[in-house]
Amino acid sequence: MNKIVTIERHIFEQQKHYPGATGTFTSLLYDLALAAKLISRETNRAGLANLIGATEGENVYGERQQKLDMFADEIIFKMNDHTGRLCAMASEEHDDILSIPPHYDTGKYVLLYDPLDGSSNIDVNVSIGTIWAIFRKVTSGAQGTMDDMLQPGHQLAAAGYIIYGSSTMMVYSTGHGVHGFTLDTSVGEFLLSHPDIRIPDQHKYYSVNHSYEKYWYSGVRRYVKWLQGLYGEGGKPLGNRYIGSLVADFHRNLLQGGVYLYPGDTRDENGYQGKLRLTFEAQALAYICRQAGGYASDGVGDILDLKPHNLHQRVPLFLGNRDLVLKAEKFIRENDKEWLNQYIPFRNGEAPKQKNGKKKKKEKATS
Ligand code: AHM
Ligand code: MG
Repeated sequence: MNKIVTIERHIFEQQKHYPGATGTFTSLLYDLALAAKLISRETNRAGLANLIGATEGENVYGERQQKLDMFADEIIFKMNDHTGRLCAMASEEHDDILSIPPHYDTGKYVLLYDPLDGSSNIDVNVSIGTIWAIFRKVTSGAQGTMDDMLQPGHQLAAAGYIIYGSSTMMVYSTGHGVHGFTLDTSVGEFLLSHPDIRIPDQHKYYSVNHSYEKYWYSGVRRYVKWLQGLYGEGGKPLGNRYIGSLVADFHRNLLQGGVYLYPGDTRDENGYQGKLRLTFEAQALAYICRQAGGYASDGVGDILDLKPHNLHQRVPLFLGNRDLVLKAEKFIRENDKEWLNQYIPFRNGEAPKQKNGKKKKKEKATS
């Protein structure tokens, strides 16, 4: 019989990489695994429990919140607010930092999370995910501050995601490889099923929402044609797979090789930033991707080098095999001067500007 490794055992064994570790970090990862089990349970029975569907509220992006989003958001907060391991949290669903209630102790880590990503897929039974990231506190004082939240991704202490699909998996890294666990629902344990995940050299897939092609800048358009074998050296086309659920799209490409992209485009006045959030989505997945031998870029350089300017900052994202992502950067460098001229100042910390001082027309497409 093969060795059975529960996530608890694995996390505990990983502690040997950190001499002097007190176990706080280990316990924090346990808490996240437990939150994952609870969210998984609700996700699986959502249809029966009448939990699916939108609530009345709007989240900070003005999107309709789904009930399961709110459940996941609350569970993660409540699992972690009283343990004395965190000094603050931040969730994609809230404008501001979530403070630790004053009657509880605080600790030396901050947790950022997207409780249920891809929530537009909930009602149609498509895989969704939770994304989380942990930084060490860098400021003094008991409560965590914005400076603790807004750190470059290469300073992450750990990151991971949970995918609620045909099975529930938790994939995480603490900087020593990427490890995947599948939830065995009969015993309620995450068991090590994918030790030391490496993104395969042979790429299989590219993932992008093709319906936005009319909004892409020309470098991105040419890059996608190149992925299809229609431009440049005309290689074998990669398969196109796009679920519209970042965790699921990333997870597939991580295991099978490929690239995910959500570029900046011309859709709104700040279209050059893309849709996805640097802090809640891109940093964690970039970290995992790097740990698995891949690379993540905003089209200019390494996502992990970017220091966020604000909590809900969006970022263009190219994520997957290193050679594929470097090729995207090359296409953009050579073709997308217009986009770069808008994006680089923002990347360097300047406030976003509206083109020509006006709100840009929604339907503008590039040629
Ligand atoms: P969300 O955080 O509101 O759930 O949105 C993020 C999701 C990602 O999971 C997915 O990759 C992307 O939005 C899909 O966007 P689009 O429908 O524009 O392709
Ligand atoms: Mg999200």
